[in-house]
Amino acid sequence: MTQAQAKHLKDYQAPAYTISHIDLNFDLKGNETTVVATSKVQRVGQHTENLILVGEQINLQSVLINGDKAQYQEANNELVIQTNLDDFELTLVTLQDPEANSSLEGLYMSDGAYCTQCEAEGFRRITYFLDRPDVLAIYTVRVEADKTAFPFLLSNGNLVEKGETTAGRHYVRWEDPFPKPSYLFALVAGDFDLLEDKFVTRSGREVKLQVFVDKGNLHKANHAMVSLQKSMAWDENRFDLEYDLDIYMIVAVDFFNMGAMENKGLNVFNTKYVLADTASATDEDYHGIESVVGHEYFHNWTGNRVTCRDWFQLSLKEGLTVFRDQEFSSDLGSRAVNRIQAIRVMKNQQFAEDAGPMSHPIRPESVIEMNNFYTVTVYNKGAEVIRMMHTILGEKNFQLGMKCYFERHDGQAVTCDDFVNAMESASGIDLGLFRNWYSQAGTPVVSVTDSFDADKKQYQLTVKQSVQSQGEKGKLLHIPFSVELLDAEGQSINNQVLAVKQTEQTFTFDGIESMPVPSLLQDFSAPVRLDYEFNVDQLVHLTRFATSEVARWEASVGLFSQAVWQNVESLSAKESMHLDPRVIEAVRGVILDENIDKALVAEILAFPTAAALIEQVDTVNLDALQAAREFVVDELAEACLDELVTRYRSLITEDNPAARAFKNICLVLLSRVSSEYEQLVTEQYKAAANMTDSLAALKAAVSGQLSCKDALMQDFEQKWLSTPLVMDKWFSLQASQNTPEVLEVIKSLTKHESFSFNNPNRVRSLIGFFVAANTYQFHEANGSGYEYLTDILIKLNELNPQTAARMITPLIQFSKFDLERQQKMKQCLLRLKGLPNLSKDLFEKVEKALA
Ligand code: B3K
Ligand code: ZN
Repeated sequence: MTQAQAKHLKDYQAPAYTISHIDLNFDLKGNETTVVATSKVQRVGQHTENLILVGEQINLQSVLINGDKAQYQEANNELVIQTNLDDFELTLVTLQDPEANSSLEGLYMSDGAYCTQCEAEGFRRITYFLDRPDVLAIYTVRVEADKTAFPFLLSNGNLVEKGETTAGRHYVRWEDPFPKPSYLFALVAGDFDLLEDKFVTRSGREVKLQVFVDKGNLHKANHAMVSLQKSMAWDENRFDLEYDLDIYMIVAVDFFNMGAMENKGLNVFNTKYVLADTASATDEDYHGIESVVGHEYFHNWTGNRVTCRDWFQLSLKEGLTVFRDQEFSSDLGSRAVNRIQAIRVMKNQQFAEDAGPMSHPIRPESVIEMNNFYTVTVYNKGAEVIRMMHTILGEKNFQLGMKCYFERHDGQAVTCDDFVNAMESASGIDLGLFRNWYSQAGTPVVSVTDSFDADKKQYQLTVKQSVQSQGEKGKLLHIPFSVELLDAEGQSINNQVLAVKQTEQTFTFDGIESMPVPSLLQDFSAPVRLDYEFNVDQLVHLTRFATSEVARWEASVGLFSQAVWQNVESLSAKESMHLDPRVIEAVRGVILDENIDKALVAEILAFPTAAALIEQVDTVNLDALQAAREFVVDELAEACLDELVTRYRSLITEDNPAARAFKNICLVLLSRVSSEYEQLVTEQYKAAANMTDSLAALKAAVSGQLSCKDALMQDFEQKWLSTPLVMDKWFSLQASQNTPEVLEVIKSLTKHESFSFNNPNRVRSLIGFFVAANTYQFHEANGSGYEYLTDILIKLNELNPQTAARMITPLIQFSKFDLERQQKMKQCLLRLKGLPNLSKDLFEKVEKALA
């Protein structure tokens, strides 16, 4: 397979030619769509190499150099052009069929609208080009289409001309004054409802803001607009960064492979991250929209103004921009709850990725299909690496570092090293050892032991670090290790960030009167696994007294997890299960405490999922885990029944997201315990004034398999049949059922009128949800879940390889399961490997998993 060649970071070479300007002319006409691309090409330096452009699935019509027919060869996804000229104009004409493009990369149709997705390497499906991020060009774009069907013709930058042509067609010309890499190019043509507003920047420039949504959805665009305005203001206040164009557009499309895309001045969004009203979107959806709108907006500086030299540097823009969107959400909402959610992604998903065959450093060194590297490692661990620098430098120095980064690199394509260098120069703080975080794969383990000397009034912590990747010992790292010490009364007696920089280090705390309780790695100050033997009393103490709310949540997770694992042991020793009353008291205390943020209580009562628990161990007996986990949750819910009912009733009258979250987790817990509470569920469903409450009632009915379940699910389906994003919630609920019939239910739902294999949102909500979140049923011992996923992947391999490759994750992360299950998963991978037309996307993951 010539296609499946890996590229290596160490082989990076600057381009032999560059393109300073490109003029694109799109004549949008269904399967006779043509694109004329006229590029100003310059040879870089003195050499005689050919110009090599890349392209995929290109139907090339003609090649001209300075208006004359050119000498060229077209083979293996390359267009090779022989020329002696140092500076010339190259004109390529290609023919496209956007409707036939189901991969949703390059130029495609989304429900009647033309739309593009170019990151990472989609531009090469539009024309042959130097499709690499270190070639920055000025774009001018002319778009022509039928005026009635496509009244809006959009591209990057400023609209400079428009007019009518022949036979009901019209055209628009756009100019983007900022040089950009091809991955930031975008075009949209369609008929939309338009919400318009403005933002006045702090220097007094007025920016026109536009949100385009499918017809009939105008009333659902407001939250996205407000989120955009908040993002623009926040970036000025916190990062001193102002918007640069006179217009900012967001277009919501139905068919989209991921969340959204930061194309310069023209963001394209998945409808999921734009459309919201309280009837159809949950509080969680509102939060998601605010954070994704922010994320894409923040890319305007971190990604667009300063971009990546090559794709191995992806974390330069993604890690940094995730850090920025996390800070945005934390400044606007609850810092603790945002942090808890980020920690969950790290521990449940990123640690799993690092323990599996796709493990890579935040700056990968070798890649077959770039789309496979938009990962929790590059994004979320990348953000943790930025966060550690922020912790080490402090906000003031960090912002000086940002300033230095932009002063040095505005308008350039640079590397992760350039970013760290700027942080180092501006702060004067040595980040030499710290740089290893960029090249080290795997999750480091920090092991801690402690001792107390009453005579010396001394407490000591001994901290050891180690990291392994592919069985090999890894590099030494600079780990900011946050510690708080609590005395017996729960008073905080010490709170600091230790700089762990050696394999083993001992830290001494003087003037300590009695053995303290340590809160370690507070707020997840580094993306590492903490190894310290907490006992139940210490964890109870921390849930009550740790200064940090995040640390209190962590301690509650520790208590719950220990209880589960002890019962797993009991089961294997054929002993009966049991729950320590101290754990019950701690949970009861949390439920009753009127002073804790209700959103935090909801996080605590959401108890670690099976998938989260699996991440804590090397091997798992899934059946025992299920029995033990469900036992512990049931015991807790039963023991706290009265408290849950009381809080539930008092929370009903409160109308805010935190109260709803607490109330709804109470309902889910109650519905597990007894059908006695079924009435609360039906009452809440009927009375619900918003999607958060009605969905929570439905969830309680489904997870408790209550007798009202079918009727409520039917009612919901009828009500929302024509609202795809809400049907996605219904599909996920169907797929979440922990019953043996669930697989048959899912199979029949793929024929549901609202379902389509062509739409990634539908596929993810039904099948993606099943494989990623219904742990017990997906991993059913007979292997039926694995076989089903494999059938689906075979179908998606042709239809949409990117979506296929994202969904394969639970099938390649098999190492923790028993040998029978592992065997069955590998059989499925072999079936995929045997496909004659396996996409690069799946090939890379299947190969690594089977290696
Ligand atoms: N940069 C895009 C992701 C592109 C993914 C390409 N497979 C969205 C984001 O991170 O903002
Ligand atoms: Zn991003």
